[in-house]
Amino acid sequence: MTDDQWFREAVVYQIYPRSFQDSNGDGIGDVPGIIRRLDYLEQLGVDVVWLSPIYTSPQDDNGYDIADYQDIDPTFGTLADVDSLIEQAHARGIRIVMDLVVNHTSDEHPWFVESRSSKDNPKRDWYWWRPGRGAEGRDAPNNWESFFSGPAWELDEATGEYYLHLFSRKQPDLNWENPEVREAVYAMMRWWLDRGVDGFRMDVINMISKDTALPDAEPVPGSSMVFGGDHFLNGPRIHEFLREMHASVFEGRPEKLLTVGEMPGVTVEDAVLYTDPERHEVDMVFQFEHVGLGIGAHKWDRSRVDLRDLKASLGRWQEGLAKVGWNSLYWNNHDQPRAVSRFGSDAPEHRVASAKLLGTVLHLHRGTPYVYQGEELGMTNVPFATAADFLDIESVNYYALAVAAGGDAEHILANLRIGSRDNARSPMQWDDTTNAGFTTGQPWSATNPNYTEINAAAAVADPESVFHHYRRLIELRHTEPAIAHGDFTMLAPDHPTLYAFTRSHEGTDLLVLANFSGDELDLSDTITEPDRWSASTMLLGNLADPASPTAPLRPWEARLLKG
Ligand code: ISL
Ligand code: CA
Repeated sequence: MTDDQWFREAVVYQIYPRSFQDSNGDGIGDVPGIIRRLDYLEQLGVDVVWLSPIYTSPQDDNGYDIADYQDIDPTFGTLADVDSLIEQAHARGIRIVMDLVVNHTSDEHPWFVESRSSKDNPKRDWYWWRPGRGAEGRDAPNNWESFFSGPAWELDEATGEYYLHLFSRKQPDLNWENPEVREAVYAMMRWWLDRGVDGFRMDVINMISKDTALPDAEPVPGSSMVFGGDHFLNGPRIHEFLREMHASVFEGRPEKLLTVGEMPGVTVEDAVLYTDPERHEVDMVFQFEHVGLGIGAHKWDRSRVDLRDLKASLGRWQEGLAKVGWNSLYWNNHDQPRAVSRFGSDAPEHRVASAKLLGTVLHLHRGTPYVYQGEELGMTNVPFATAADFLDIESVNYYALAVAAGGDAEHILANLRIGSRDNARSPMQWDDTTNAGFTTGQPWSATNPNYTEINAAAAVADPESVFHHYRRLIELRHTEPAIAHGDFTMLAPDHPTLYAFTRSHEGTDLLVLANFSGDELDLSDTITEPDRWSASTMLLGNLADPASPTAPLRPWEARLLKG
């Protein structure tokens, strides 16, 4: 492995700073709080920490609406705190990756304040301004809807024109067609690298190149949203922009930095182009296919994912990026419900086993695994009681519009409990003291009442915990080359509850067996070469040692065998 591929052997831990650790009692997590928990992350063994946005922001979308890219929001601390975080993380061998949100800014960013001030302002063209359509221009320039409900256009009274916002109206989209915009972004990125950060997670980066004609979208029958994706996802100049960014920001740096592009709607074929090291775009992408499974025509209609579909999807990504490019691996993040509640079982008797099983399956795929804070404890979705408990803009807007449209409030609430992003954003559960040790004040978002049982202090003290299982998985990636570098082969794709695959590298073969169900699973008809595997070594299991490596799998049992 060349040095510039170090990320293949790395595990990334995502911190959502607002919910990680409060240090000053205001109920909101902050950078000094993160510093306090670096020893915990070092013990877990992660190589990289990705921080969700901590920049100056009105917090309309919890920091994904940035008003100053080169300063820290006072809620989270100061630039000096970040310098100290970088230094103390580096001292522990942990790299720091920042969130880069440059598809849009906050409407309070000075660039937008200038842009909206008049039609002939020099920064007018930094955003997407268009006159309205129809009689007296009362209709929006096109029919696209925002990801957070309602039209993607906002009329600005000052000049009588509309601006585009694919997300909230406080997140106007930047116009990447304008070279000044691109240079301003690259300069800001260089400034952060000079400060010592080790790379960027790039928010919705495949939306920065839009069809400049901004045509109407074809409404999809049965779909909940008029989605203009065809005109702004993976748009005409996206590869050019990413390569220009690479040349302008990353080339010639002494250290290989990490870049991961968040890309809704990306296909395997696109991802090969985005992540081919020869093309100098990004190291890997976050794709959405597996987290889109089980979601109906309406984004809030969710059902349990069929394991066969999950295997087919992840297996296709493994195959598609086997030779060229690289996968990122994740079950959840700050936008997704908790992994154990969604793909495992959060029933008390299965929670620990299924959380470990999910970790085993994910970390043994080929790609770079991402751990979302609390996943390593098996944290679950939150039992939100009422509509008022939901705080996220996407959830709040959905509830208001769905109720106004005559929807059944109980049904809407049920959808939110399953799918709301708030599930991922409850405070990190550190110990069994008040507010789970997250804050001495009033937490900004409700603490999950199960913190008395599910918390880091208990997990660190228990060698059989989900935490120590994740720690072993991370350690194995560092010591067993087949995990980072081996080929991947899916087995038994049509089996409804068995997730099985092999990894092979320079004469080493690994076999992963995982039972995604609460029933015992007999392996006799499912694995080839049973004799060989029955004599193999168990590298890791999530239950007490089985009678033999190929004994029937118990409920939610997972095994990693080395043959
Ligand atoms: O969260 C989603 C669905 O529940 C997605 O549609 C999400 O909005 C999309 O994945 C883009 O996410 C990123 O950009 C958003 C921000 O709200 C998310 O938190 C961020 O991860 C706008 O910046
Ligand atoms: Ca705080």
